[in-house]
Amino acid sequence: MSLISNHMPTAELQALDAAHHMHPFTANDTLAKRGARVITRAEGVYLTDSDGNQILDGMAGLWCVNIGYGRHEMAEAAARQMKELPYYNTFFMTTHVPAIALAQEVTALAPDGMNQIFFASSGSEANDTNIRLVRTYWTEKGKPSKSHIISRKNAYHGSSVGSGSLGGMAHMHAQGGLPIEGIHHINQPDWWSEGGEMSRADFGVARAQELEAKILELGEDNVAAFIAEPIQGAGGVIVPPETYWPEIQRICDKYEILLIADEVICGFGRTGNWFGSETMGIRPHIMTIAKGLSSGYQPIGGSIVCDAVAEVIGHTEFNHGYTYSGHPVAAAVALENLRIMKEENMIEHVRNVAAPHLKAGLETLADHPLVGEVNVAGMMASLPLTPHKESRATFAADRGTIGMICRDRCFANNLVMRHVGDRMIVSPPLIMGREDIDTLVSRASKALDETYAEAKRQDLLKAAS
Ligand code: PXG
Repeated sequence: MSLISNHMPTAELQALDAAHHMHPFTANDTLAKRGARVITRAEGVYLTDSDGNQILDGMAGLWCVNIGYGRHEMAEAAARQMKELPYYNTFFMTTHVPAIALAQEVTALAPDGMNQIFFASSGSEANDTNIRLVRTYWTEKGKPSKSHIISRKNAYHGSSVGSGSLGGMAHMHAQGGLPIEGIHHINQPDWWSEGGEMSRADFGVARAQELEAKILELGEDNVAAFIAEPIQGAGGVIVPPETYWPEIQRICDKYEILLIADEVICGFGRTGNWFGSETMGIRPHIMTIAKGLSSGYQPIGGSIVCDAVAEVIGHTEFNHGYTYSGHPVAAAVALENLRIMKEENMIEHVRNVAAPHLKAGLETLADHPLVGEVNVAGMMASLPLTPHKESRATFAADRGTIGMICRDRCFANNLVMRHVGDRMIVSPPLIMGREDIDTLVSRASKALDETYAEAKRQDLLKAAS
């Protein structure tokens, strides 16, 4: 038994954490000085920290705990599977029941004509799979020159070398020699920040047409695929103009470009359908999944592949796979998660109750002096903060200064709400009911008021010139 229990004083846990634990996307020396927040348990939509605070989780962990915390059926599914078959691989002409059952279940939920899945343990791994899938597909089709992949700036597709290259995060590319060869990034459909004087609709078409321009620049015969999140998540919940996706679909069809929809955040109910592709009306060839597949109770992800691509890949030995592809315990837990989602009508709950209530609640914040606009799509939302709504101005202070103040005020009010730069974002568990959502909105409102007061006190309300 580990000596590190929940009963140790917070400061001791923080000191041990600082001594040995390197955190993701963190300057560890800064964190060591401040001390990490220690989460000790969680139930429903509330986290408990080592000081006993009850914090409303407006981010569903990291966009994943869709069914909420503390579902004992999930633990029981894991324990049952561990006793029966804790591990076996799916290489060497072998399979097992949890992988078979989950593959059947997930492809039954997927859009028509997507009947195969390649398993991974995360979204990053699944997107690495996708790079190899689309390049192998075109090679097998006799068009090996079709190897370039087009993605978008400010996209997030994971943190491995391959998936980090697909992503469009400049600060990630700056470390470790990314992107790998043959990955290109066009601009994102972020009207609030980049739309200038254009109407939302015209901007959506213009940004989509950057895909066509990039295909023509690279040469149609050299482009394998376009990858995008139906709604950008980690980039700041960027809900594209309605004109964007139809134009992207037209272009992919015209030039025979494979469309990869990264559903890691949008999948499994977040947008009010099983997949964001349905919400956005697109027809992907491949969908990346992870997070909500197991509600984060176990690490599992995968690539759902359309019949046309799966058939071509099936003609060759696909030299790719992970020790934990289709891990039986993770698969059993994912199956239990999907059972719970279906039996409790979670998609209908999102569509008819939670998402409309979240939208109505957050829209009451639209008049707040800091809130530029309120973007809500299902159970994900963003509020860009601004010193001047009419001109959609950014702050003169360094990007993220006001967002960070607001994030801290949210924590002080026992709410997890993230900031991306100066955009505040939420992505709550899908099980949230009206009362939890009201609590979320009232805590966010208080945090915004406190942010305004603090920004005023520090003279940070000036617009960038
Ligand atoms: N695709 C998308 C759309 C994601 O959001 C991944 C792929 C990678 O999944 P894994 O399981 O390898 O992490 C993600 C992950 C953030 C944040 O700060 C978001 C993610 C991961 C870490 C941080 O919002 N999304």
